[in-house]
Amino acid sequence: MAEHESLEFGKADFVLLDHVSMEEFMGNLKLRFEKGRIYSYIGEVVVSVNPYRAMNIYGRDTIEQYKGRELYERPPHLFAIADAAYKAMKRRSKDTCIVISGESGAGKTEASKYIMQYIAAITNPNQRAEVERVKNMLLKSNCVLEAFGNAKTNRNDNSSRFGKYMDINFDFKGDPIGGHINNYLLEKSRVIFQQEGERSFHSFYQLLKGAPESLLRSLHIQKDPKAYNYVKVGGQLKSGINDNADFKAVADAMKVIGFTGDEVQTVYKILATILHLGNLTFGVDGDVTLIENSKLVSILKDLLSTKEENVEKALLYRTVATGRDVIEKQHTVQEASYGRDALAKAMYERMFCWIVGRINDIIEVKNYDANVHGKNTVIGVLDIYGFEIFQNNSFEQFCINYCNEKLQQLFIQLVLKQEQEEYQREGIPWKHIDYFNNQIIVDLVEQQHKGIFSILDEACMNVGKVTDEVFLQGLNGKLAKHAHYTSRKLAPTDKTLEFDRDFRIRHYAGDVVYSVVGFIDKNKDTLFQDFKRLLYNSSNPVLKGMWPEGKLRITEVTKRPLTANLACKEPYYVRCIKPNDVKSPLLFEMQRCQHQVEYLGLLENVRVRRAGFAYRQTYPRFLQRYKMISKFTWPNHDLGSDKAAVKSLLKSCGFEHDVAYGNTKVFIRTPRTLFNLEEQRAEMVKRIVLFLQKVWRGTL
Ligand code: AOV
Ligand code: MG
Repeated sequence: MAEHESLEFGKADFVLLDHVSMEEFMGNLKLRFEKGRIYSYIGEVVVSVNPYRAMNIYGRDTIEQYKGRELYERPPHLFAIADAAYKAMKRRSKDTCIVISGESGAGKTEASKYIMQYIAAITNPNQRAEVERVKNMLLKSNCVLEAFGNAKTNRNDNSSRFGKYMDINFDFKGDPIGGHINNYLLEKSRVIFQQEGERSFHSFYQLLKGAPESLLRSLHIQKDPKAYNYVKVGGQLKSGINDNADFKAVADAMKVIGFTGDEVQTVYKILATILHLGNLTFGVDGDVTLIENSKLVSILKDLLSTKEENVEKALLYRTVATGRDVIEKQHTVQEASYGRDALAKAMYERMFCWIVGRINDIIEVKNYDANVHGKNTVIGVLDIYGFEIFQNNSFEQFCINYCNEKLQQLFIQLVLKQEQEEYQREGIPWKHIDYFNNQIIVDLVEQQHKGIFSILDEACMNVGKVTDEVFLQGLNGKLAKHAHYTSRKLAPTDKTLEFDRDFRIRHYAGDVVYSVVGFIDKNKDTLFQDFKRLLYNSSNPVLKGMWPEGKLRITEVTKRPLTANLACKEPYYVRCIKPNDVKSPLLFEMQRCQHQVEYLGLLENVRVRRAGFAYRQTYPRFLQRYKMISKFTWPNHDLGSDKAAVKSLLKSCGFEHDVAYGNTKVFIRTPRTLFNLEEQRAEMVKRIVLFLQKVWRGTL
């Protein structure tokens, strides 16, 4: 018996459980985890439990075992789903995407990397140099993006602080010819602030720990992270990561990808600028605001390739246009500090987007002519930050959790709702399965006029002084009756709402209390024009190039691209589960895991799948593919309708018990039936080819 059918390791596919109950589901998940079986299926959905230890299941030999096989032929694995997406793309010219979800630390980023490694390993059998180059770039880009976009958090030593959607483009042969990366919502507030126990982005510590003395000297940087305010707020300077070695790996990757020496130097200069900015303090002399440590200004001017007076002016003054005149208004100490922080965050964010843009320039598909080469298809891999509930939740968590709501909605639409609706449409008997539809929460956030984003945008557009409190009043006014929204004002006796500025959203994954403080600022995201001018006027062309004007607001960036990009592709899902909060390879915390299984809707997923069918096809298409295996249908049938023909075909093969006939489509319950049909078809095709060869040779 194949391993995946053996009971010792539990049921490889939750669809095969004897009874579908939470208890059985959890029992099976735990058993498999304890036996080192970290992957399972629900039909075609991969459920993955973070093993928190190195597993010997990603090597070349394992890859070979999955290559070109059908999903059910081997024990559950990420490679199987990667292969399924690849096959769909190659055989049926479908654009596909692999959506990886789960909470922070559940293993999404690791999964996305294994999937990419698999795709790289199984493609380009002819070792075409150009394809090898593209593959190498795609793999190397991960290392660079993680350096600049990941950080140690209390949940995960290597937590992604941005969302990443990567398209890989393939030519008609199925070889990668390029790609494109979309990045969403870098958590730039981390540049200036980290919660207790956390770090800023890896890139800073890599520079401090790994850069050669000469480089540090030229940047006027000393080796000790404790010397820099911005990167020591969290009090956590080390992580499980080797910053020193990573510095070299990233430098090497940037070089391989094609960043020029000047570009890499500019990146280091920006990191150094930010470190210095964090140490800049302001004071007053009479009614004049001034920079206390003025020698830093001279360093900044060098790093930014500009004049000392320009740096000073941008930090201390603000240009205001009044009618026809332009006057320079001096900042207060508070305004100046705010401006300094805003500059640091904006520089980092621009640099990050610029890095992604440069990678895209280099990996983008070039010289592809669909008329000559056939259709260019795509596999997308989505890895975003997981659902987050912290001690203090602010605008960043709000955006992140909203993204997760959107993904859950997409999953519901594609996997649960569509499935049920199709059965109803086709007239197949169907017992309705209840599941929680989170559309109501998505609406709460994004609905026109009444949604939280609308209320926020409206508040931000108000002229005059708008405060977070005014925004909160707006929320309370418009959302008082909403079942998923409440606030301290609306529920004064509620103990979880500790402060006046708190509001709470009942997310699909749980309740989250947000503090409204900072929402207005972060959404407005204003950077004084003076800073933009400062950087645009730098004589360093790389730096200047990061500041072309015109800028999207943060809410627009979130709303726009995600779902539209995914909804047009055939989706494959990986649902990641975090077994415990202490990164232990042994501990399966029942409550913790059950909560995730609940909010990921996995049990409903099993129910829908069990009630459902693995494969479906319209009658004409089905006949086209399989008509040669039955004498009733080959070469043509005279049964009146294609439906009747399919019926007699399946009956003659003995599959009557495993199928259902819809209005326009035939439904097959188990994959095994399909494999069997495929085998018979392959056999017939072989015979027909032999027959034709004989005819041609005249030996018949
Ligand atoms: P995440 O992407 O889901 O969190 P990661 O993929 O970064 O989580 O995984 C967190 C850590 O768990 C990794 O750094 C590994 O130590 C370990 N891990 C995950 N998957 C595996 C695996 N297959 N084998 C061995 N170890 C693994 V976040 O980005 O925080 O939402 O924002
Ligand atoms: Mg991640």
